[in-house]
Amino acid sequence: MIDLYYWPTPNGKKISIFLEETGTPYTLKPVDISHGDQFTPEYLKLNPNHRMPAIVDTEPKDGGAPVGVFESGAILFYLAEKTGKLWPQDLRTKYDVAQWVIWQMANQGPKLGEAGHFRRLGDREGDQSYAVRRFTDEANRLYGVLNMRLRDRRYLAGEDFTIADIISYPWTVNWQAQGQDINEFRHFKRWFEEVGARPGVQRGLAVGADLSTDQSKLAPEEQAHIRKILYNQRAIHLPD
Ligand SMILES: N[C@@H](CCC(=O)N[C@@H](CS)C(=O)NCC(=O)O)C(=O)O
Repeated sequence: MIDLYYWPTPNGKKISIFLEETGTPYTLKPVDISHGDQFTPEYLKLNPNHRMPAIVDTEPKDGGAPVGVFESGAILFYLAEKTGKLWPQDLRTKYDVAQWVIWQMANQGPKLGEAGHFRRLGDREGDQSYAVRRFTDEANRLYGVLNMRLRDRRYLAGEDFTIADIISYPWTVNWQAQGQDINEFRHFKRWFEEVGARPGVQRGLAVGADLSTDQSKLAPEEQAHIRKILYNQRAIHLPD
């Protein structure tokens, strides 16, 4: 059985989409990142980077002790290998998938995350116009990369839907908040609509919808408290 340490954000939804698409049984373990669950000593043992998602496989293939995995890309590699699904193993497709999974982890996730962050921030911390422009442009560049890749193939790694599509899709759902217009990117838009119409993707996106609250509807003090947890992180020091 897979224990999924989860909160309903784009990085968490990569994993719930995989599990729903493949019909893999799992238990949801909520990690409320707006209240600091990612910093508990128990969770830090599983993910020293204090982020979610993470998984624990209580029945690993080798029959040994439970296996914990953090970083969504590594989790998808693990689950695809375990289930034998959504990661074709012929040499060429295997590395086409791997390069797009790593592209997502190193480029699309971090840059779109910063685009959303600075666009949401407003002028609370002073003038952010350079950061907003920088990351909105980067987001635009990355939508262009997807568009170019998808101009002559159905999915990111060819004709088959794979973990490369699963990992890239959830970050594009909020394209408007990233300051983009997907009508600029017609090949991407075709893929976006096709992936978004898959029942497994829709089920995965909906996982934990009841867990989070719309922060803009919270009292200003509560919003400030959440920002303090999420926006002011520095190193966790070892106990003396
Ligand atoms: N590279 C990590 C990123 C995970 C990540 O940034 N998760 C965010 C939510 S989308 C988180 O846990 N944030 C908690 C925090 O910022 O304290 C992955 O892909 O798993």
